[in-house]
Amino acid sequence: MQAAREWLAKARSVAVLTGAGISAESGIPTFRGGGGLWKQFRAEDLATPQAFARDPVTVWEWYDWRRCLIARAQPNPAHLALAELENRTPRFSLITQNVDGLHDRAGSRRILKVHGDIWRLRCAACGKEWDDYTCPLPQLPPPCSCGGMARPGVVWFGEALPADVWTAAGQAAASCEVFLVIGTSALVYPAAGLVTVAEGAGARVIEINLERTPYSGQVDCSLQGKAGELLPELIKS
Ligand code: BV8
Ligand code: ZN
Repeated sequence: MQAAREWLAKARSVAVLTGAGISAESGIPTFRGGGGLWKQFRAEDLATPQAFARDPVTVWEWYDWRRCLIARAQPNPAHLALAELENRTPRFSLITQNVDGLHDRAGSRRILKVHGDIWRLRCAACGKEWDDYTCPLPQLPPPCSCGGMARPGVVWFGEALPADVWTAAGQAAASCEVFLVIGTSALVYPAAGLVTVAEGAGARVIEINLERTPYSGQVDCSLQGKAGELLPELIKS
């Protein structure tokens, strides 16, 4: 931990990749951890365009349930530590796979949401996008003013990541001195591939995760434990 602390204290350019694990201590269930995500469904079954086409109401019940859970949740010390780190790092990018918006509420500013945002809705008919923080939603699926049906503004399996955000994420990973990977099982691509991009660019890679991941054996420093406990320790100068 001490070496990692020194790399971070000296770094002028830092990029971070976060996953569901950083929100776990805020009470938001992770995708693959124990307790699953929702009723008898797996994320891979619901977070797809096919599931939405087949059964938009069930998909929306899942998202509405998650929105209401997130609305009651608070950012935890891990989210707050990243906002603090951003304030003292000249070049900083926070790449998140999470759609919960807790990094925004923690005060982070340079956030690259590579899997979208659960608080944004997009009309499946006319493509109009808007923020909607209502929970619970009065009508599922929420209607668009054009009469079409809105979908969650997130990236589902089989869908491309938002091109401009993804390009910025790749540039951040390729130009940082230190790359932090926090609370992700590193199973979902192309986001997980950013670790290899950072390594290829010569960055020091530090992983914080509750359990080992496919990258644990190849990063410069793998810290096993809770992000809410380890991250505040790591950024202590
Ligand atoms: C794409 C948004 C191509 C929605 C998500 C076979 C068939 C079909 C597709 C594929 C396939 N093989 C590969 C693919 C590609 C696929 C993929 O990677 N699949 C995986 C499952 C193998 N990827 C895609 O489909 C991507 N798109 O490839 O498009 C394309 C290109 C051009 C044109 C058209 C198409 C899109 C992927 C995005 C999917 N959307 N979410 C929503 O949130 O509802 S993915 C979902 O998984 C979330 O975003 C989540 O963030 C992400 C990754 O999960 P994690 O965040 O890592 O969460 P997880 O629960 O897994 O892990 C949590 C970790 O935290 C654990 O390790 C745990 O130990 C740890 N932890 C727990 N508590 C703590 C903790 N750590 C620290 N502290 C704690 N307290
Ligand atoms: Zn519309």
